[in-house]
Amino acid sequence: MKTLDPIREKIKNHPCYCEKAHKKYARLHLPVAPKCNIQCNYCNRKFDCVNESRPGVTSKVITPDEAVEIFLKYKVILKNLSVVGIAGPGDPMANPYETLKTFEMIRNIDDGINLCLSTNGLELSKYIKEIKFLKIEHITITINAVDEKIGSNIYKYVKTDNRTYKGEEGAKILIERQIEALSLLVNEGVIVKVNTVLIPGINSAEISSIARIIKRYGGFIHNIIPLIHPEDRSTFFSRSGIKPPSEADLMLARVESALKMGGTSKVMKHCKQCRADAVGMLHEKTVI
Ligand code: CLF
Ligand code: SF4
Repeated sequence: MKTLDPIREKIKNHPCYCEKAHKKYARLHLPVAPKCNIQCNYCNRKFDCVNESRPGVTSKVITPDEAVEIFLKYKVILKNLSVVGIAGPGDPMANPYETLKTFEMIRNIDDGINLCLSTNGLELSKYIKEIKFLKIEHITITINAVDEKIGSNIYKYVKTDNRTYKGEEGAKILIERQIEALSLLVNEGVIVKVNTVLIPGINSAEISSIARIIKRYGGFIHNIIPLIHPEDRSTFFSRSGIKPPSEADLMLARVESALKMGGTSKVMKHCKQCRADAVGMLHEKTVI
């Protein structure tokens, strides 16, 4: 029997990491993580984390125990369920107890399910041991800039270790932590996806540099998602007159990334910017 290489083996039934798999497999998002530790200028905190979602919709927050009940329900209903993810509605690692407890209970029930995490990366390096132990093998880090000057236009503040950092100082800490986590996780065999929110005039010229860093540290795939304003225009960027990218802007950014990442297969194109409580196949709009 033909065996796949270890990475292909790990992504073959993950609907986000493998384009073919998204037509076959379902994911379940468990919204156990309400708090966040940074403030992105495209987020107003009323909605799900925009890094892995679309604004204008909210997710209710559930406890780890409720999350396990929901998992057990969908494990029966969805025969093609292959991934359980935590992606908000805030940042999973700003809620480490709820996130890790949920994954621990699910791992004890199901040793084979893919556990998946999407985070801004600020606190990720602190939990490498737990990630390894729980066999969380798919992690997304949202990296919107690798230059702190550009980052300072995207992040209003960064809170860590009981302090709040602003401007370039805050962005520098976040970027360093993101790259550190990317490198540590890849060394541990975790498949790391990097999301970038494309913000015209703010980070459009930064896409190649981000892709170069992803490639250098062994990230698996780059997912460039468009900035979307919430309908109530309540974010800093929506009030500042920054427009979402056009289809052409998005295509150009993806080409620039592909040139650095080593091909178009290394740039995700089928992301649906789904909610933190989404369930089912990626194209479905069902929530838990
Ligand atoms: Fe969920 Fe994200 Fe895991 Fe996928 S979503 S935590 S990696 S299982 Fe997928 Fe949804 Fe796009 Fe995310 S389509 S928003 S990339
Ligand atoms: Fe909002 Fe997510 Fe940014 Fe936190 S990381 S401020 S929840 S978009």
